[in-house]
Amino acid sequence: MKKLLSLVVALMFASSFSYAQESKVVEAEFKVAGNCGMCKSRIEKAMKIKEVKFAKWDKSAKILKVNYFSPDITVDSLKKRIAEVGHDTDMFNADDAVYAKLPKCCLYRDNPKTH
Ligand SMILES: [Cu+2]
Repeated sequence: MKKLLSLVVALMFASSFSYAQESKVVEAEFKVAGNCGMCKSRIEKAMKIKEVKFAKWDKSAKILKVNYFSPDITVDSLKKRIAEVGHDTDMFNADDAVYAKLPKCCLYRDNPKTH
């Protein structure tokens, strides 16, 4: 009987562990530099991956709201993706060469309106 009980306990442990590993939607908010509607579509387009359920960038607040599946993907990797398309985040900055290729209206680093 004792053996059976410990088996049941072990099974409960195993199932709760596998449940914890299941992906769940996590909400995050972080700063992403940008200027205009083109920036918005570029930023949001970079978030069009299956691990991201929802992404919306606020042009005036410069805040990106994302709902993503964890642990399938991390916030850091999302920030990296955004930096790769030319937008600075609070963790990764866009490469100068990538940034330089953005349309003029999107050059948030040089636009005094954004500071
Ligand atoms: Cu822009």
